[in-house]
Amino acid sequence: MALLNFERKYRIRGGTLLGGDLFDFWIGPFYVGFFGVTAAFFAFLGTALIFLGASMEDTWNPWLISIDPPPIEYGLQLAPMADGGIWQIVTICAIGAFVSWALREVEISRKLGMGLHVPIAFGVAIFAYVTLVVIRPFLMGAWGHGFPYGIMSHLDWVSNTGYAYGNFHYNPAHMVAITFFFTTTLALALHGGLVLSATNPGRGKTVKTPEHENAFFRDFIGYSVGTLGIHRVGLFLALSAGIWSAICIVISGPFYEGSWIDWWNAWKNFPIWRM
Ligand code: 07D
Ligand code: 07D
Ligand code: U10
Repeated sequence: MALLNFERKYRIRGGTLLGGDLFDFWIGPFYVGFFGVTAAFFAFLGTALIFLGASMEDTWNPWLISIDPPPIEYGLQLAPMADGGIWQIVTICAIGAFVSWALREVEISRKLGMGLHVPIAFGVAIFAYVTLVVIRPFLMGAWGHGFPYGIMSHLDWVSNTGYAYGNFHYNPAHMVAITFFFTTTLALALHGGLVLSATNPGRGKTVKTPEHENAFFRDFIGYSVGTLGIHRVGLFLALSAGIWSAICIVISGPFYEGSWIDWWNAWKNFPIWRM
C-alpha cells in the first residue's frame, strides 16, 4: 500500500485519551489532538519566556543566553521573575510540553493499534530531565541546584557540578551509564551495518534474508539474538543509559556529598577488616 493510501485508511477518529473528537484532526502531516494543542501552548509560552528573560540580560548571542535558576538562598520558594522566577515557569512549561508530547505519542500509538514503546522510551528522557531540575533540587532543598537554560551555561553547570564531587568519573553509576551509552552506539552500528549489508548489498547482487543475518552472527560470535531481539536489546540499552544517568546524578548531593574518589576507599572501613 502506498504511503498516502495507507495514511488515508488509518487517519480515522478514535483512540484519544482526552478531548474526544474536538482536536482529533491533522494539520498537514501533523496529528494535532488535545496534547498537540497543550504541547504547542507550553512550547510557545516557554519560548516566549526565554525571550523575555534574554531581554532582561545583556546579550542576544544565542550561545550565551542563559535563563538561570534562583539563587540557593530562595530554597524551595517561588522566586521573583527577574531572580529565577522565569526559570521556574520555564521549567513548568518544559515539563508540560514534554509530557504533552509523550501523551500525543500515546494517542497516535492507540489510533494505530500499536504498543506504547515509543512514549515509554521518551518517558525515560523526561524522567532524566525531571531528576535534574525537580527531584534532585527538591531533595537538596533549593531550586538553585537545577541547571541553567543556556547552551554554554548548562555546560558550565555540568563541569562545576562534576568537580564538586571530586572526579565525577569515579561515580560508579556514572560508569554504568557511560558503558550503556557506549554499548548503545556499538549495538546501533552493528544493527545498521548488518541490515544494510543484507538488504542493500550493491547493484546487481541479490538482497539477502534474515537467515543470512542470523548466520552472520552465529558464524561470528556463536549466537544470534534474532531480528526482533536486537530491537529489544537496543531499547533496553538506551533506556538503561538514561535510567543510570538519572541515578548517577540523584545520588550526588542528596545521598552522597563527598568526593567520588574517596567513595572507593569505603571498603577499607567495612567492620570485617577494620578491627
Ligand atoms: C540530536 C535531537 C535534536 C535536539 C537538539 C537539541 C534546544 C536548546 C535552548 C538556548 C541529542 C535542541 C536544543 C531546544 C536551545 C536554549 C534555551 C538530540 C538530538 C538538536 N541539553 N549537553 C547539547 C539539551 C543536559 C551536555 C546540545 C537539552 C544536562 C553536554 C544541545 C537538555 C546535561 C553537551 C543540548 C539538556 C547536559 C550537551 C546537543 C534538557 C546532561 C554537549 C544535544 C532539556 C544530560 C552538547 C553546546 C543533542 C553541546 C550538548 C540540549 C540537558 C550535558 C544544545 C534540550 C544538564 C556535555 N545539549 N545536557 O544533540 O554541543 O542531543 O553543547 O534536559 O557537548 Mg545538553
Ligand atoms: C536530561 C535530556 C532530556 C531531554 C528531553 C527532551 C527538547 C525539544 C525541539 C529539536 C539524559 C528535550 C527536548 C528541548 C527540542 C526540537 C524541535 C538526557 C537528558 C526531555 N560524562 N556528568 C552524564 C559522560 C564527565 C556530569 C550523563 C561521558 C566529567 C554531571 C552521561 C564523559 C564531569 C552529569 C554522561 C563524562 C561530568 C553528568 C548525561 C566522558 C564534568 C549529569 C546523559 C567521556 C567535569 C548527567 C541525568 C544524560 C546526568 C551526566 C556521560 C564526563 C559530570 C552518562 C561519556 C568527568 C554533573 N554524563 N561528566 O543524562 O547523569 O542524558 O544527568 O568524559 O548531571 Mg558525565
Ligand atoms: C525510526 C525508525 C524507522 C523509521 C523512521 C524512524 C526511528 C522502522 C520507518 C524515525 C527516524 C528519523 C526520521 C531519522 C531522523 C531523526 C532524528 C535524528 C531524531 C531527531 C529529530 C529531529 C531533530 C526533528 C525534530 C522535529 C520535530 C520535533 C518537529 C517539529 C514540529 C513542530 C514544531 C510541530 C509540532 C506539532 C504539534 C505541536 C501538534 C499540533 C500541531 C499544530 C498545532 C500545527 C502546527 C502549528 C504550528 C507549527 C504553529 C504553532 C506552534 C507553536 C506555537 C509551537 C512553537 C514552538 C517553537 C519552538 C517556536 O525506527 O524504522 O522508518 O522513520
